[in-house]
Amino acid sequence: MKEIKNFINGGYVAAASGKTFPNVCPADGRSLSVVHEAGRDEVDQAVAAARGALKGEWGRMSVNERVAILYKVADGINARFDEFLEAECLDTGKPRSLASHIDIPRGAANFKIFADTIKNAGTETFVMDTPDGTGAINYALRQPKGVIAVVCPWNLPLLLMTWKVGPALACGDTVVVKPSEETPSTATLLGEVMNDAGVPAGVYNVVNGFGPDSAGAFLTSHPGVDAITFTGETVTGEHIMQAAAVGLRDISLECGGKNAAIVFADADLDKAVEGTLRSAFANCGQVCLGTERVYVERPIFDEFVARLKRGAENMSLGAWDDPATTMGPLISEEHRNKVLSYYRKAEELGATVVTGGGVPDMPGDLARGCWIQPTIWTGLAEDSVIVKEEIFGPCCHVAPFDDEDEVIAMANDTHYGLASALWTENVTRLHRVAAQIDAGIVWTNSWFLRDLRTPFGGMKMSGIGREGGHYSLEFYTELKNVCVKL
Ligand code: NAD
Ligand code: 6OD
Repeated sequence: MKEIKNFINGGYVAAASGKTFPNVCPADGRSLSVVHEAGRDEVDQAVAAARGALKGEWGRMSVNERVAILYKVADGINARFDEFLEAECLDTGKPRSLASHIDIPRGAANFKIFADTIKNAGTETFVMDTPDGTGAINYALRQPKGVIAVVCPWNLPLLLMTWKVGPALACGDTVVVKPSEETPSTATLLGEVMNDAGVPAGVYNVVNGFGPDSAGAFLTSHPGVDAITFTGETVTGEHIMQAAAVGLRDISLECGGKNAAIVFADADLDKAVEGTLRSAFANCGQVCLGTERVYVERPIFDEFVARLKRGAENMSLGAWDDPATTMGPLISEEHRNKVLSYYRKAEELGATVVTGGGVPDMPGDLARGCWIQPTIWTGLAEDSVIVKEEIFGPCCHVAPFDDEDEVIAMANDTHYGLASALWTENVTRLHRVAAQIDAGIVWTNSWFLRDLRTPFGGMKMSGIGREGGHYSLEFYTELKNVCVKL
């Protein structure tokens, strides 16, 4: 059986405790590997390696040297594209068509974009008058923040991890990554690429394990960590924020969502249906930016629901490497039980199940996987748990609305504030409504169209801080003002 070890100080390290856990493919339940669970010892070693690397060759490198290395990391991922692709697809069950267009290319692009960002980043200067008339100049120096703990989820493992590691390394920090226990493979493989690209030992470290009483908690409470960047559930974000409070460490939190799509009667219906199908069902509904609430203007409600139903029923569930597959499984049996509990609850609450609502029959080995039907409901009250809580599965509730103010209020009636999608051909309305939606990103006539220079993050319970472009530099560096009296 393949073993996945921790990656510490440029080498692969077994768990001293001998503790391992299985890595299982959610598509068919097969064992992929055994993973060495990092205990306090391995987390200590990883943090010490990261701290040591700050003082070594890495800390002395010029920005141009770091940028050249980060380009090599990106090229290294692309050179081993198929290995990363297979590892990601087996860990998650997601289709090749998705991972080859999104996960792996973005995993590589995240290194280049932040290399370019740091290379082109300037800082402020202020010339000031002084009472003696000689004046002074203030200029800011952007310096690495230190050792960054990077705690990641399982839904887009390489993409979301490199979205943090890319800017951290560009800024001259060192990292200790804690991948999700469900998806350890690509973070581990990246260690080889880092070594081949010439990233000095200790700059990139990976500790595997779980959250509480395991690698996640050991890492985020470690006094040698200077800042924590986290993507995952809001409740985990709250725990991490508490851990970060000790020692006043900085945090970046990208958490859950309950995102609304709004479809106005003047929308291009083909685009709106296609976009909503993607936003509700891509990655089997396991995208934090995905749509779980759809509001459709009443004149087109019935037609929209009928077309969404047809689209959902045309999704092809299957093996990751089958070119016909458009939807994979959920990540685990535990997560399927959670999503199915919402499916049952929706029926108990009297929802109309437009399509789906259960577990599909899958052929052969796939019958052992965590499959679930794409599901559409109508008819629930806006205050029902189905409309209020993040489910993180391939499902959405569709409700009609009658006017703009009403739908803005409905869309904003949530504790979350991550993303939204508006569908209208009326440009004036599009700007007017976008400005009033409480979300960190509002897509109009599109979904998951990403320019990596733009601010990314959530309002309310969806997170704290923004990442992307120079916003990432704000988190991954310390600004120091130097005041020069002339
Ligand atoms: P999760 O919060 O369960 O786990 C995320 C990571 O945190 C894992 O590595 C886990 O081991 C670790 N962890 C758990 N408890 C911890 C603790 N007490 N201390 C330290 N580490 C701990 O999230 P998940 O189930 O992996 O991912 C799904 C969630 O992530 C959804 O809520 C989704 O909306 C959210 N998400 C948000 C974004 C975003 O950009 N806002 C992106 C992707 C996913
Ligand atoms: O595209 C990104 O940069 C990003 N952070 C996407 C998050 C997706 C959530 O599942």
